[in-house]
Amino acid sequence: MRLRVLHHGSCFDGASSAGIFARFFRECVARGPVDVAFTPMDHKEAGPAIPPESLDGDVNACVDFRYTSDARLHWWFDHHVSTFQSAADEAHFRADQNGQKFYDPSAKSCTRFLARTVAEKFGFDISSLQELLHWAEIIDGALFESAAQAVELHEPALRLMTWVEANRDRALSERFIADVISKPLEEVVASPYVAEPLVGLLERHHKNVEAIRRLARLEQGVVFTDLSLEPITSVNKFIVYYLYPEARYAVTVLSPGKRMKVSVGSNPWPPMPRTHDIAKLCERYGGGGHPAVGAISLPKGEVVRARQIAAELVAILRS
Ligand SMILES: [Mn+2]
Repeated sequence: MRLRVLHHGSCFDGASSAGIFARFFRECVARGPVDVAFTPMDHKEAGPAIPPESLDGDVNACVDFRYTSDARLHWWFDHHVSTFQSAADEAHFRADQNGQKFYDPSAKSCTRFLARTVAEKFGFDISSLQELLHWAEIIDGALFESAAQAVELHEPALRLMTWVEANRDRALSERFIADVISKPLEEVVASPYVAEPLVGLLERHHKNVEAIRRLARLEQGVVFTDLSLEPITSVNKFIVYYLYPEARYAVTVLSPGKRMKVSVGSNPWPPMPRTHDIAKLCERYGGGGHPAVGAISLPKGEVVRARQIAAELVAILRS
């Protein structure tokens, strides 16, 4: 039987959730051999979050990603505040009776939420997954002990986070998913398919720190960084707070590959607590996220619009 697992792509929590779900399904649900196929999902600016044709397994699951009312979605676990694309989708989820769809917007990581839920409800043994659950919670919940820990990236889990956020190779993504649920993270980070590209990624990361040092501007507690003209496709979101510990919020314009992105974050180690709900702010512009961090996607080339949205957000966050 064929299991399709859709998961948040290029994301440590998404990959860990996918791996744990597949292992749970094999150990606690399936009655015979399972052929698992994974599909990384990306937040898009338009159209259905889950294209109907992606639900092509005998059993389909979606983890750490948006809900769909499509009847072919059999299992679902998420914690994103903006998970429902419409009120009808949310009503559909609330009315669900099959007991295989779970949502907790207060969960720090989908990984631990999923693992604990299936442990409690279906007897899945999570004793060998403690290191992974611990780090997924820190990474997805931004519970780093300091901006230095999140930017200097000494711990294996943080190096894996850096690798997975940059990786676009589907085969390697699947290998990573299999490895993180079965090996100590120190062993995964030492594997050549991770260790070799990581050298370049860390070098690029250090260049990003320098670019942000050069371009970021802090005013009234908000750091604005326009990286749209830089050859930067992804950036560690804690660099701004490492450089500007006194910042409360950060708004960044980025031009990653096929889209424009405005990302909005709040300092996890703030001088003054966060007072804005960033998911709600991003939703005004068609984006989404969590109360503490969110993003808006725009079609490629919409630099002017992206900068305008960023300027509006900066003004709101300064007040
Ligand atoms: Mn997540």
